[in-house]
Amino acid sequence: MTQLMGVVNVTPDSFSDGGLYLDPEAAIAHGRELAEEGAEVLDVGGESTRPGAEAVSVEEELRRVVPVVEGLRELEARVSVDTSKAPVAAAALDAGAEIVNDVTGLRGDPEMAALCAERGCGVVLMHMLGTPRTMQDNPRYDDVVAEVRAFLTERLEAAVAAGIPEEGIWLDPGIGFGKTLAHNTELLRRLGELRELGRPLVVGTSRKSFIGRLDGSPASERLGGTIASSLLAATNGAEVLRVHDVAAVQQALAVAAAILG
Ligand code: HH2
Repeated sequence: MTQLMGVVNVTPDSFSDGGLYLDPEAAIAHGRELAEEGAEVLDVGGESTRPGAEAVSVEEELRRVVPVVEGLRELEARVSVDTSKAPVAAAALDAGAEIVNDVTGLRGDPEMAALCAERGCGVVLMHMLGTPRTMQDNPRYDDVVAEVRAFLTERLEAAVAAGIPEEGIWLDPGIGFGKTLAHNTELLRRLGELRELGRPLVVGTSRKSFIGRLDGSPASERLGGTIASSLLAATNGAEVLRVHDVAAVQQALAVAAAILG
């Protein structure tokens, strides 16, 4: 069964929902709603990673994330923290998070791998070319799938070598992180090649700009493209879909499962 990871952005500047849930009460209410709609994981983030986003201080990220993780901890859904800063991950784990979703694949903070090993938490390792400030400046690959696969192989080995339990590691090709439309669609088409790494795949296409590149739609009008790409990612082997619109994607998955039998 495909699991849904519902996005809870506690930021003023996320690309599709920035500012909507900056107040902790609003973010907690939103997380509860996503859990009721069927999210098995709630991904709480306090720093936008959209192209060109400004970095956020540890103090500010802690202020945004910790109360929201605390407010969601008693739900059945597991909480992940979307951060690349070890002090933020540590505080979120103390507050009840069980998974660290690090878009830098544990490269952003030298303390992160040891922290995750010590806590024995789940970890999402994601591929990104460059940094959020630079990643969309003309990204190039000879073979995007082979290069993402090599990167994820190396990060998986590094994480295990650092003492992180392999059974808690999920891998993510990082849709939109240093990729053109053609790179994103090729990764989604050839996702099966990443399944060979033997770990569950997380895929996040939700509302991303490659959808808008196809039809000119703004982030607020990309639900159709989110559903199409999420269903195809699930068909091609994604086990976890990171989405903002949990109810709609859950319904699409149920219909697809009923038809496919
Ligand atoms: N995408 C975003 C953020 N975190 N984490 C994983 N593992 N995979 C993703 O594809 C992914 C992610 C970007 O989406 P969003 O959180 O909505 O935007 P922003 O970074 O602007 O807050």
